[in-house]
Order: sequence, then structure tokens, then C-alpha cells
Amino acid sequence: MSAQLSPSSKARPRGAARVGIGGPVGSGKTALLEQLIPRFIARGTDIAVITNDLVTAEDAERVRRSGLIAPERVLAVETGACPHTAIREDPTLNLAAADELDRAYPGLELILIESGGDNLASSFSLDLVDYWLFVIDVAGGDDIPRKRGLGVLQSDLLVINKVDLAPHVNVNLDRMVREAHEVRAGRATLLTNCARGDGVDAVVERIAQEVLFDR
Ligand SMILES: Nc1nc2c(ncn2[C@@H]2O[C@H](COP(=O)(O)OP(=O)(O)O)[C@@H](O)[C@H]2O)c(=O)[nH]1
Ligand SMILES: [Mg+2]
Repeated sequence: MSAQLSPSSKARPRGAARVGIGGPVGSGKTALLEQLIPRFIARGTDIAVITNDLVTAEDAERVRRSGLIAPERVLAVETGACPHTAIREDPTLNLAAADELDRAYPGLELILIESGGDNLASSFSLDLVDYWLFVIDVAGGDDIPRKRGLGVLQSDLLVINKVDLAPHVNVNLDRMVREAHEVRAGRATLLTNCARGDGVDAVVERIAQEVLFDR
């Protein structure tokens, strides 16, 4: 191991980096996952995935069926009625799933954890993840950054998805980005179209820089 370990990788010297993907239902978290997976695999990163769903394993099944990643590398956590509890107040189930993946794949470098999807106030516990993304979409309205939800304020990386829809829903994308920058105190914001993959390379680059630098 190199000398420049991040604090979190010191805590889990042999474990994979854990990256959360949060955001409201429908913002494009699974679509982003499906764009990230082949890019990390092409980059040679050893990855696995955890999805959180309320009472089903729908997203996990979708990712397993996608053919993008070996199906056994995709675990599902059923969160019940409170998806944010499973990623913040009591991440026991997600921690157990991540530990299980670490044990099953000794060379594992990165675990992507999709949250069950919640409101703008959801955030990830730093006991669970080393770094987290919050995905919003332009169809949710360009006033979302102004509403100062926890996810928008505190995520390490804010992803504004569905930029292709901006002209159709009368969203001023420039203003949305400007206001995101204003409330995020210098933390990164990136724009994507996860239906096509536009902008996703920059997301991969950012995650690699922030959590894979020593791997
Ligand atoms: N037009 C457009 N549709 C998108 C984009 N990203 C995702 N979608 C669609 O938005 C819907 C919700 O996406 P999904 O990934 O399931 O959202 P999740 O609930 O956050 O996981 C799906 O119908 C996607 O095809 C995008 O960038 N542009
Ligand atoms: Mg999803």
C-alpha cells in the first residue's frame, strides 16, 4: 500500500472504496450506475454494486440483467419504508452487504451503493461510504439547488442529470448550475445525460481521483 492512504482506506486497509449514489426517486441513479459500470470495468477497476429498494430487488435485478457486470457482484438491500435510514441512521444492512462483497472478492476496489431514492434531505453516513454523489434531474425544476436540501448542500459530488430535458421543461440550466455552485461551498457539480452517457466520463474521473488514487 502506498503512503498516501485516505483516512477511510486506513480504516479498511484491505476493503474496497465505498461510494454512495443518492437522490430522489426517478432522478437517474440506476441509469448513472449503468453508465458507470462499463466505464470502471474498461478502466480495469474491480467493482461491485449494492442497490437499495423499498420492498423489492427491482434495481438489483435490472442491473444483473443488464449484462454489464457479473450478476453475483450485485447485491440487493431491502430497506422497508425508510430508504434514508438504511444509508444514514442505521446502515447495518448496507455495511453487511459491503463486507460480504469485500470477503467474496479480495481484489475488490470499488463498491457503488445506490440508495433507495428519497427526498432532497437524504444523505449518506460516512460510516458507510467514503464519498457520495447526489443525483437530481432538471425535470425536478431549476429551483432545486435553491431549496438547499442536505443532498444538494453536503454531497461530495452533485450530479445534475437529464440535461437533454432542459429545453422541454423550461429549465434555465445555467442558472441551476450557478445556484448549485453558490450553495455548495466549492464542492463539485457535474452535468449528465445518463440516457446517452454524456458527461459520465467526468463523473468516473472525479470518483477515481477522490477515492481510487491509491489503488
Ligand atoms: N431523458 C432522459 N431520461 C433519463 C436520463 N437518465 C435517466 N432517465 C430516465 O429516467 C427514468 C428514471 O431513471 P432511473 O435510473 O430508474 O432513476 P432512479 O429512480 O433514480 O434510479 C428512466 O425512465 C430513465 O430512462 C437522462 O439523462 N435523460
Ligand atoms: Mg434506481
